[in-house]
Amino acid sequence: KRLDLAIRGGTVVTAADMVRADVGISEGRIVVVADAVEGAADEIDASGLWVMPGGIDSHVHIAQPSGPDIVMADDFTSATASAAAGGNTFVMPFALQERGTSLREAVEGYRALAEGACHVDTAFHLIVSDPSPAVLGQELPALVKDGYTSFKVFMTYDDLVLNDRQLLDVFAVAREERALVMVHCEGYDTIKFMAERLERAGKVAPYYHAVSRPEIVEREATHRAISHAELVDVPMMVVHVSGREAMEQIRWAQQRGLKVYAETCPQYVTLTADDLQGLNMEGAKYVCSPPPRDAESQAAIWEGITQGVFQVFSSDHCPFRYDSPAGKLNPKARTSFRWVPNGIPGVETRLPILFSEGVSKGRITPQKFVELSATNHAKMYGLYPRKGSIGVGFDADIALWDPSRRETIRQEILHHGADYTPWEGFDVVGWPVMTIVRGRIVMRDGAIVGERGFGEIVRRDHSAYASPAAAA
Ligand code: DUC
Ligand code: ZN
Ligand code: ZN
Ligand code: ZN
Repeated sequence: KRLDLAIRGGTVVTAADMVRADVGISEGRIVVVADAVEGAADEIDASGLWVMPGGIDSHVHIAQPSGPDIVMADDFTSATASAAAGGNTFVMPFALQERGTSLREAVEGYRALAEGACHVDTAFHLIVSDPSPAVLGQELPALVKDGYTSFKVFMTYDDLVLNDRQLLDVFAVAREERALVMVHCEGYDTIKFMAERLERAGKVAPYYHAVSRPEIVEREATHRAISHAELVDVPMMVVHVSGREAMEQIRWAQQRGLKVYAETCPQYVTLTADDLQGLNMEGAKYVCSPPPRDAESQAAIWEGITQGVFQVFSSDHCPFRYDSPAGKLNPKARTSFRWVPNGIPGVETRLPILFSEGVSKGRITPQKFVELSATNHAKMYGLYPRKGSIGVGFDADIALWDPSRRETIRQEILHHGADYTPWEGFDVVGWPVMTIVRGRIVMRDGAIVGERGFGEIVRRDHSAYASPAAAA
């Protein structure tokens, strides 16, 4: 049978191997990986390029309500265009349950926004903010059966925080339904205590966001979440780990045989709390939670990446405009760091930063890059073996990388809806030059060439990593 597309002359990189090979694609799937593939309707010359699984970013926020009069800078079209330009073929945003509302209705609302709007494939995690008896007893179990096999819970934020009993109740449902629970580990009371003390002292600039959420706040919550997960015997993913303190709790748990998984992000290996110290309100551009730490923390995170403490490297893309009353510079933000919306844009820059700081600087192998950027995301969240690798039978979700191309990250070359990037002027070596989703070219040389709406909402399986220890 005639192939639709052949990618010829490149170096195929997977989580396991790095070999010179051609890739043949038919009806959106990879049907042959061989020395030489011929006779395709279309051909791409990949000589000098690395042929890698398209990035899967399992942690992005799109069109999520973030407080009164605050608007996220991306809709599903701009966020997924930005993702494609950054070498991604799949993103996983969140469907946020607002308190007093049904989780099912939240999911339907987000699906309606994403339907027909995306350039890459998507699947939603859930955020549980109101674990009512109906949510715990009916909605969550039904949604997991419908393919929403992971959900996030928060240990802080007025509108999202769950108390310990609620965390335990949600964990118990995750165990029962074989879902993977993702936890935002920062303590509500510890942050409140710190923030109020700083405000009383008149310390209200964006920088004090970082001071109000020191590593001990994250470490305590990480330990508490791990303990709850152990009590319930449920696997857990600690998202956005920022430094050594939380990482050591996770390593301790892993060494005791607990199924505690961890995610980290570009901000924790490239930014520091000092970046929040800008003139006037400039520091607001770097306000995210947990905040970036210091150089020693960055070294600790690299250690955790190479030693396997972290399974996934995500962006936590959570974009707000800087120069906007609906974003970082909303009127209340000038009165206190507490009102600066938490989050930074990063879906487009995640992979160039990991490639450059990781592979080009010799900290990780190309195979490890693939594992951290795609394969493990697919495995963790029930997309494997359909997504996340290059092999016969996988969807043809592929990114072509020029491993030696030098680029400087600048707002003007990005495709997101934000009006700035925290990495303005950051130099990288290695750049994605083409993104292919299910055999279709969606990005070529920085231009979005795919059709809006080609991206599909994918139904996920159970995560192979979500089985309780007692059942293993
Ligand atoms: N947690 C996230 O995961 N993203 C943005 C803000 C936050 O607290
Ligand atoms: Zn099931
Ligand atoms: Zn979070
Ligand atoms: Zn997030």
